[in-house]
Amino acid sequence: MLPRGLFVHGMRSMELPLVALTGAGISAESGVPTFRGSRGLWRDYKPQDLATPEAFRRDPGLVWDWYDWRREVIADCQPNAAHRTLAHIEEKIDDFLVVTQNVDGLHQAAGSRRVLELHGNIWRLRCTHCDYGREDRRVPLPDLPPHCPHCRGLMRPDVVWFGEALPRAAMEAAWSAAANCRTMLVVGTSAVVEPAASLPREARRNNARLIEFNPARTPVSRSADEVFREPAGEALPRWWARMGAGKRR
Ligand code: BV8
Ligand code: ZN
Repeated sequence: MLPRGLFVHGMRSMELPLVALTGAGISAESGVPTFRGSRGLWRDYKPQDLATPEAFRRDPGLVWDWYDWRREVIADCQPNAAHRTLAHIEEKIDDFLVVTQNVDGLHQAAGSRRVLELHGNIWRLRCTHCDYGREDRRVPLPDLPPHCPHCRGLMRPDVVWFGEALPRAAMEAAWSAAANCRTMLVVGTSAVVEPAASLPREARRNNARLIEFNPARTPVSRSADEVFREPAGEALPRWWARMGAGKRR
């Protein structure tokens, strides 16, 4: 009888629960610019300068132009093999959760259902005055900056800006998943933005096995049990196929 929480296929096994922590790098091969790295700049703005409540207060039109432009870029992007692999893992393994820093919605577009969005979602808008919010996928948005149909208040992207607290429920669930997982895949993140960057450390503190998928070194690399120093779109499907489960239909 296998111990609970062991995923076995052929000669390979992996301890469960399994968590995947993803960052902008998993969407790079889909054409979504990352925040850092050579093509990391969004136009010529630093995310830290525009993804803040102060920038929005100072110039909501500029911040909305930036988000509207990002939405237009992302609208043409499709999930890649890395997103699809995580969705396939969810089909095969019950004890699996995706925790993402990304706001592009590509995990859900690939079929993942168990997804924790730590930093919100660029396709949602919310009112700065009342509790009205909606998903709105129109690109470009018909009027910028958008106003609330209920109170005429200014609407904002439903994302977490620098200096803002993460949604409490999502952060508590992510923290608990990191503390209780036995294996964590760390995919496409520079692991510098807190508190998300502390999740791999929390998993490690509980002796989880860390597997990193990133062409570049990160603060996670030195404590990872296994590192795939290559694009996630290539390495993640290969790793999953090597686990043998990629082949099962
Ligand atoms: C908070 C949504 C407190 C918006 C984002 C000093 C020290 C420590 C912390 C701080 C500090 N000063 C300020 C802070 C806190 C701050 C922070 O961490 N700052 C950093 C810059 C130091 N954090 C915050 O402000 C957070 N809030 O702390 O609140 C609080 C508490 C209570 C009450 C009030 C306040 C909020 C952080 C969330 C900010 N929002 N996004 C939007 O998108 O517009 S962050 C945004 O940037 C992303 O969501 C993501 O989290 C981050 C970028 O990181 P990555 O995803 O890793 O992307 P990056 O481009 O950096 O790296 C890509 C990686 O992929 C690279 O490693 C590359 O090699 C790799 N890659 C490239 N291609 C591929 C690949 N990998 C695989 N395959 C490929 N093909
Ligand atoms: Zn309102």
